[in-house]
Amino acid sequence: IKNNYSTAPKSLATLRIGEKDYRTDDYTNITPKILSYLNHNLHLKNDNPLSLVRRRIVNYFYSSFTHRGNPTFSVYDNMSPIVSTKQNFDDLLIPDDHPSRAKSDCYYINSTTLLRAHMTAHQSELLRAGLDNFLMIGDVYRRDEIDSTHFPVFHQIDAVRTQRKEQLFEQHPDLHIFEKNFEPTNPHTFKNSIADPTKQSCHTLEATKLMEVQLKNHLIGMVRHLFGEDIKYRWVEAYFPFTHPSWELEIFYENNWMEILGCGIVRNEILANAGPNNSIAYAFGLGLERLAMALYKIPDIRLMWSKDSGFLTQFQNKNVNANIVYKPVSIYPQCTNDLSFWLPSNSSIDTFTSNDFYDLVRDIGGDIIEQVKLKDKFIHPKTKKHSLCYSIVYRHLERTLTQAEVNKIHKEIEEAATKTFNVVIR
Ligand code: FA5
Ligand code: MG
Repeated sequence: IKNNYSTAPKSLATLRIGEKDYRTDDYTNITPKILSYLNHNLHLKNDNPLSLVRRRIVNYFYSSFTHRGNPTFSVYDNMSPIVSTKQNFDDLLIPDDHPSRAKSDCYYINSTTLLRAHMTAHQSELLRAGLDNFLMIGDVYRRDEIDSTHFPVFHQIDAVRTQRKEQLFEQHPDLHIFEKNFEPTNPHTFKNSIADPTKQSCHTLEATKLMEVQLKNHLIGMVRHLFGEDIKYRWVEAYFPFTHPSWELEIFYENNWMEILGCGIVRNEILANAGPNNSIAYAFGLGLERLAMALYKIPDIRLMWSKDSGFLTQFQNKNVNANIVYKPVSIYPQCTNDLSFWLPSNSSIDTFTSNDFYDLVRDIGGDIIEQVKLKDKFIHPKTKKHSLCYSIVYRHLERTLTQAEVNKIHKEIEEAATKTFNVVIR
């Protein structure tokens, strides 16, 4: 596939991924570089820090919920990242015009198939399969900025915990999950409202509050299990189309508040559509990279992809609870080159999609691209032509780059930008 960064329509063709051919269309924006990240399963590689964090979290879950000594959670960590728009969005009540569906934010294979943008994409199918307590772990893909904490592929753990009335209100059999006017009604036709910030209209306040307390205690327990009793945290009100009410959890790390997860009470429409219509559930989704970076003091997200033995041996054969502090193998110098161009006369600095440019840079420069920053925007006073200037920071994690080598790649990026976006290099 060619010219996949551009938003221009492409000719009809198919794209082979693994054993399967996918029809491409004007939504296709997945690049060969992104395809090369599939099937690495870093979260399952024993010497990868992501795998250590995964095992610690899974252990915490197994030990938190047992029934007669057996874990009550099942773990799904090997599901294909290729999903339908129904799984990633529709099943989760994400509206048709929601910004998270935009081509500028996701990697689409075609208009109905994409690389999952969150692990929540599997929530409905697993509920439909009859599961009530489960974890979904895997790689997710998003078009985003380029810096030390953002990479187009990262890993998430998502969880769902559902409870029936008898479980939730074991000690208070007189309490109910659903409001009186809801219970006798067919949940498929019942209008569930989220206008009240404290709860969904179908749920009782008691059920919502009890679930909130359990959810928050459970997650704070997890954060303490990872970072120790003294970790500073705070809850922030949030919004997700698939939960209500919703929160985000932030931890205080290196003098900043860092968001580590989103969570909430699952919208009852999702449970009712997928099967269980007599229970209430909470769900959350967390990012493994951020936790691993904070736990092991790993300074750059790209290191998760390192094949350098100097990196991997620091995490190999370690007890999952070992206190590991990453020691930089060595730090090689950065090399920064600017790239300025005039946009074609029919486009403007406000409509130019930076994410298209970032993908092009990443595709040509590969993993030596450390950061791309928009440095300057300029409109020529006479010609009214628009110009953009980006700084590209190059750094190899395992050796020193020469200026000549960087210049060559920089030149290739200039040429590709000229061809793809019809720009004129300044
Ligand atoms: C979600 O992805 C929701 N699906 C989470 C959720 C699940 C909410 C179930 C409610 C119920 P969000 O986009 O905020 O939400 O991402 C969740 C977590 O993934 C973030 O808190 C963060 O830890 C991590 N994350 C998000 N974007 C990035 C990124 N670009 N790089 C690294 N980690 C990221
Ligand atoms: Mg968030």
